[in-house]
Amino acid sequence: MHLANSFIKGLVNVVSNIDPAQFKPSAPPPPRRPLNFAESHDTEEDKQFRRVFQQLAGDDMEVSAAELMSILNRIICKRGDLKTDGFSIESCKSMVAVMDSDSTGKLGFDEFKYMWNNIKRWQAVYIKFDADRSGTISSNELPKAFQAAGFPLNDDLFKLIIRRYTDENGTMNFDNYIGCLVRLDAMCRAFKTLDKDNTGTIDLDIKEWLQLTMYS
Ligand SMILES: [Ca+2]
Ligand SMILES: [Ca+2]
Ligand SMILES: [Ca+2]
Repeated sequence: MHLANSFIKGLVNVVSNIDPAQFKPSAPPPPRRPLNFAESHDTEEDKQFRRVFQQLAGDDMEVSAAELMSILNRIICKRGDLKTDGFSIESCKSMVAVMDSDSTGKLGFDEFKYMWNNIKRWQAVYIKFDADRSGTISSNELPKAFQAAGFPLNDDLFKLIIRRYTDENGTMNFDNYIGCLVRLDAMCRAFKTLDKDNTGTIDLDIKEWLQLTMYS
């Protein structure tokens, strides 16, 4: 795993140099396609990312919840400015579930790349909006951080997120922050997909509702 370790160090450096002001919501992951198909169109950066992915994903070429947990925990243990008690398997299972567009139970290349790029951006936002440099996002830092991450929610939703994703002092650490944003982003995209006529409302029966909420 030496190769993967040195790539991770490279990624950590890339992550540290991101300017949150550059944030633009990216397109959702494209439909799944065979890995080799895209290679001729890859930029040098894409090629490097593909090699990292192959190292992390292993022989099945898909990232499982356990693999995701090990990747994320290896990266954050090197960062003193991101307080966390580590990504749990439950939180990684949830991230895999909401990102698993093609229902394979794991993250393929495009699914993983989309999530990874978001995590890099959201990490830079976290550092920037941790105003008191505590390594955590407090409930008064949270609305600005989430706005900068691309989610200008109303006060009721911010209160709900604080209730669900912070500790008893109203403090959000890095793993809860990423878990929350991955889910928020995925749920917003799911809504847009279901809102085919773009009216801002969706119509679900009980089966569709359960499909959406129980695999998340
Ligand atoms: Ca795997
Ligand atoms: Ca998948
Ligand atoms: Ca703080």
